[in-house]
Amino acid sequence: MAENITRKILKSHLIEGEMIAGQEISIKVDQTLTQDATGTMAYLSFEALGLPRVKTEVSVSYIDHNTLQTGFENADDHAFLETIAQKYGIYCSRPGNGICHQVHSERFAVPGKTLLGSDSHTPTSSALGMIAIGAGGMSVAMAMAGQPFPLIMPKVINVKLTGKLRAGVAAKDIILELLRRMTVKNGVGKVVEYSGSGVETLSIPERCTITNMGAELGVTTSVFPSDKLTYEFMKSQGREADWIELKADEDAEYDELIEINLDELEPMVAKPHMPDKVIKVREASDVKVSQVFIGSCTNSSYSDLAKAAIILDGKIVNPKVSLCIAPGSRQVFEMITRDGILQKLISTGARILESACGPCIGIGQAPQSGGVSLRTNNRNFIGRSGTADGQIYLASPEVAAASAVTGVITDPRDLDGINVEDLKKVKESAERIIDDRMILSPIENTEDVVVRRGPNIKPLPLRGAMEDKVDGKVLLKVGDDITTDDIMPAGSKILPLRSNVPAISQYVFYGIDKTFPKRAKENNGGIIVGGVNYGQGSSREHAALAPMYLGVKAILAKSFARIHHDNLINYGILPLRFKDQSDYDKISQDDVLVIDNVKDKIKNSRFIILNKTKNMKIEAFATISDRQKDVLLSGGQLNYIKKLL
Ligand code: MIC
Ligand code: SF4
Repeated sequence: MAENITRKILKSHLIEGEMIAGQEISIKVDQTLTQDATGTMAYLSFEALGLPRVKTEVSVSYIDHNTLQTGFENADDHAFLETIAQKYGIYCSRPGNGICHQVHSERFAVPGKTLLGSDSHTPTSSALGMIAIGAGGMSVAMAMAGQPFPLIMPKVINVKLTGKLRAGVAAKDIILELLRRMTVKNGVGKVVEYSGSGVETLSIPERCTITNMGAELGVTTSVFPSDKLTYEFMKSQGREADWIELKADEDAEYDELIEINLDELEPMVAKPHMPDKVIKVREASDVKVSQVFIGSCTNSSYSDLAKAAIILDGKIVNPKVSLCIAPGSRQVFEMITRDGILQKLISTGARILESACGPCIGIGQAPQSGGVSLRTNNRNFIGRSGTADGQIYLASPEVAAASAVTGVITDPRDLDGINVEDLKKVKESAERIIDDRMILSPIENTEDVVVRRGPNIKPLPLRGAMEDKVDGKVLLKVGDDITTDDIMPAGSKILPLRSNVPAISQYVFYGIDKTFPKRAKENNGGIIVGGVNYGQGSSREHAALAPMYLGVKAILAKSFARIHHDNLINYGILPLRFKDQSDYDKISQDDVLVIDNVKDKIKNSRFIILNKTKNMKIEAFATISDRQKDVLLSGGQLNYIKKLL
């Protein structure tokens, strides 16, 4: 049978199950990735398994999120991560070395392999022809222990690219166009696989921008073929020995087809507060901006910054705009320094930040009250920037640079004094500066390694086995597309508490209802009611772990995002779905819900919920595999796997 790339890689890694869309399969994981904000919990989970060393081919721990260090907390986490990496045979990319996805694509991604990462943008590395998937920290811990990764066999959407981007139009515009068409709701259970003559016109960093923001579609991952350009990129990284060619067979079958003609695309922008609220830049040309940020794991490559420099060269930033730039990796930072690009950016008035996530996740550079911030990152959820009423727009580095000059959202083709065709001359540098000394390599003899645990590292809380009666108040009723940023916000104040669940749980639903933690405690926990796509966005398991700590027993929603659904099960929270979605309207906040004989109901995946307050019954179901039933009955993944091991 003629196979697509997705099926080829899954087939070569298949451990269990049949590759039929919608059914659970499990695959061998070759590589894992964590970052510091999810890594501490992932390594505490791994440690609890009592194994001497990771069982993967390559596991990398990146320190790139919590680098502001306004107190001891981040530094404690860093010391913990660096030492625990040594203890268990894990590479550790130290703070300053760059953003996990940028560095992984440069230094570790290998075509044909699988990668599981505790960050939702892990699929970035799929630009090199691998299957890279985001998951919660607990799932990554299981993969490090050599356990197969369970997932729902996805449908494969073929996105066929034809033509060639015109000058001033960017890879970012391809993924924004796809978000416009597919929205953030329609990717669950699917993989996007790119094909067509347009693919060979896109460099690896451009492909990375596209696979990175596939996370916003909600898809499991996004895959590009591994071709001549992949070879050249890997060669420039001194890693050509790891290259293999990987392409779909002729006549390979797909479940859906979407065609995008690159010749027809225009610069696009996503409006506040969702990445799918996409319009043409020229339709937003009256929007005044007060801040521009070029960076994040989506758009911080050498060519991104080189293109921004062409637009900014010789100009000064608009007096009403603050421009910040963060190169994605130390390699990129060194190369833009060597090639004079940094000097152009500095002389334009840009504020240069370290190679880290920074403003993307509200760590510094929060915009002014009500201010418009135009950013090259991937998410513009409400409040994520650190300013509750900040208005975040998302666009390419070219649009960002042009707007920094004019002070309004600007199509680079409309900017006076530049020849937009010059942008086409920018190539990814083939002369990479390769220096891995900021990546600590695994060591053989680990017995003497002492793991450093400062006071910010608190033990991992766990739930006991599932009880047979689940009851409680509806603590909160929320609408559609609730993000993990809504459930467990990030930002410079809350993120340092990621290793301290009792402390971070005081911020659950902070932007929606500040009384939530107090009410949860007073009511001895309870239930949350949600709409469609509950838990979209980040992989942060704290959006399950912290509610679990507060006693949340079940989420009753219209549908769930993939990673969050798995995280809820990993921490023993029931993910229930309305059988009849109109029943959502029949429940109010504070209603008391009761589910009896829970254990039997989990086994059947069918639930009758009594709304005691309204004296009515609601039918619900759970989309859970037999394995997930056992995990829930055990009270979570760690309890379950300990029994197995
Ligand atoms: C994000 O972009 O939201 C994050 C911060 O990288 C998260 C992970 C986390 O919350 O630590 C993600 O995307 O998974
Ligand atoms: Fe970091 Fe932002 Fe990328 Fe998340 S999306 S990994 S916070 S740069």
